[in-house]
Amino acid sequence: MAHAGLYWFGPLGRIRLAGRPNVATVRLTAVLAATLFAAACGSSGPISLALPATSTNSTAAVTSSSSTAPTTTQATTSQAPTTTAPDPTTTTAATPASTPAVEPGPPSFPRVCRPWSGVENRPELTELERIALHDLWWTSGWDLGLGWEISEAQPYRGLSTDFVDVENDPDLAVAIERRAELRRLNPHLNVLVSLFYREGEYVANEEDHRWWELGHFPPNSPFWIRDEAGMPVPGFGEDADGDGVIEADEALSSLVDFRMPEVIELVAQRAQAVQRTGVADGIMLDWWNEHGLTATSYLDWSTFYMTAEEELESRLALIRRIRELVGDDFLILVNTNERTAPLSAPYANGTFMELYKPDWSAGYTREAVIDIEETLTWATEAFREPRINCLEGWRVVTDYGNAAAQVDERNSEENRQWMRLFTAMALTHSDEMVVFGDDNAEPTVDHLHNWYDFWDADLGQPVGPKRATHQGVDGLFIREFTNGYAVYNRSGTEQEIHFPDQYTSVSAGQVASTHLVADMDGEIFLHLW
Ligand SMILES: [Ca+2]
Repeated sequence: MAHAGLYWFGPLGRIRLAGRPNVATVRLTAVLAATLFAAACGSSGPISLALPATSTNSTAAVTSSSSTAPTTTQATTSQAPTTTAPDPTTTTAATPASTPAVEPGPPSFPRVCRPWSGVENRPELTELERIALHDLWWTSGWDLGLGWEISEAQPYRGLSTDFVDVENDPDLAVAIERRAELRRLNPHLNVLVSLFYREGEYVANEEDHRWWELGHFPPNSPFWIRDEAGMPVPGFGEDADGDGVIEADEALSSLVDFRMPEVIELVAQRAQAVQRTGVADGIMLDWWNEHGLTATSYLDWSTFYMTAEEELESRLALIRRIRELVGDDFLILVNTNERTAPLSAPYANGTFMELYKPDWSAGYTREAVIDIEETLTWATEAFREPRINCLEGWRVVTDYGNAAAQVDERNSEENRQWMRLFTAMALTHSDEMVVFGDDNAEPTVDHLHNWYDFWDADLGQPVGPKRATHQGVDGLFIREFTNGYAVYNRSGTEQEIHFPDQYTSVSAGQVASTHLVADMDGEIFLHLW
């Protein structure tokens, strides 16, 4: 079954939330002051670095953490970084001072998420090994070995509330085996199953299909939204012929009326079915918009079939009912794109920030990037724990529709810079995950990506606060980790960063105490232990 991701977003204006939590800029804390000393000297010049007045100019005995994190003092005497590693939860204060020596310890940063589709540039790995590179993965179920139970008597997957495995085994042997292997490969990996609620595959002429090839619901089901002519409304599509336009025959799903209490209860029952399998840690819900309309034809966005209030109330009814059925310990991820979702946040564990951009041939504007930071800052505090936010940037596409060129295009200098920017943004602004993949406009399945060596950097756990600007330089963010620093620069100019010690820049592989970070770029610096 083709993977069933639907993701996206439409040409509705971004609506900002007035009630966003106050996210005052964090002043440079002593955490950084103790180690990095920089002073902005004008918008065009490099950051000149000076030690604080109370320090000597020697860099020999700088500690990497500070008085603000009393447990973290860590001499520079080149000890193994793990011995005095600070408690990584200090910035959230929500996880109770974790009992000593929990299983394998938390996964190192950066952490990478996998929305449905996978890594294309590591053919030497098995598919399960490629999945296990990530710390969060969601799937329609099939790749995990799960299929909705259907029969000739009840052939509609959307009406099914139970699973079999891909070999039709109700004991789920294949799925259990795959999950065990994934746990062995990466004990930190969380696996979610995505559920349809806004749409489903519509099959009109059932006589042309075998019983296992039918749609999500029967073609005459009252659950389908219909237009004035009584026809189902395209909910999603992909430009299969690569002509740059999504046409009617390229629609892959039709809208479902999720205002209906029967639909809400059915989807909630299906969430509980996912939980019952024992092989998934949660569910994923797409198109989670609290601020705009989504019940419209994907082809033209011209007519809307619900009011904003109906969409919002229905989504809240759905997520509340799911949470009621699955309890507190099951993960719920919602796709809010670049928007907040304050009313849903108490019920969900995070957002898939699928970052729409209007032009596949270009990157994001600086204004868009700043808005994304705002939402990410909100998301990394707002959702319930454990938090599983996934920030997804899209690459610049130059050879539209050429699937054979995708791996190379993702590795272009321009795209690697965007990848570093989003990775560094996630590292400096959140405690969660990032991924960087294709623009959805590409005719191929969405969310395919490369695995970048940059993501193999072992930064350890965060020590410094999130969203800390450096020495008042607007748009320059630096965060300390147990094994180094993440630097994110969108200040408008290249910045020269002086470290008190030798650090390796992960992307350039240079060992030095002074490094340049370009504007609209990010870098990871690892301490030489
Ligand atoms: Ca087309």
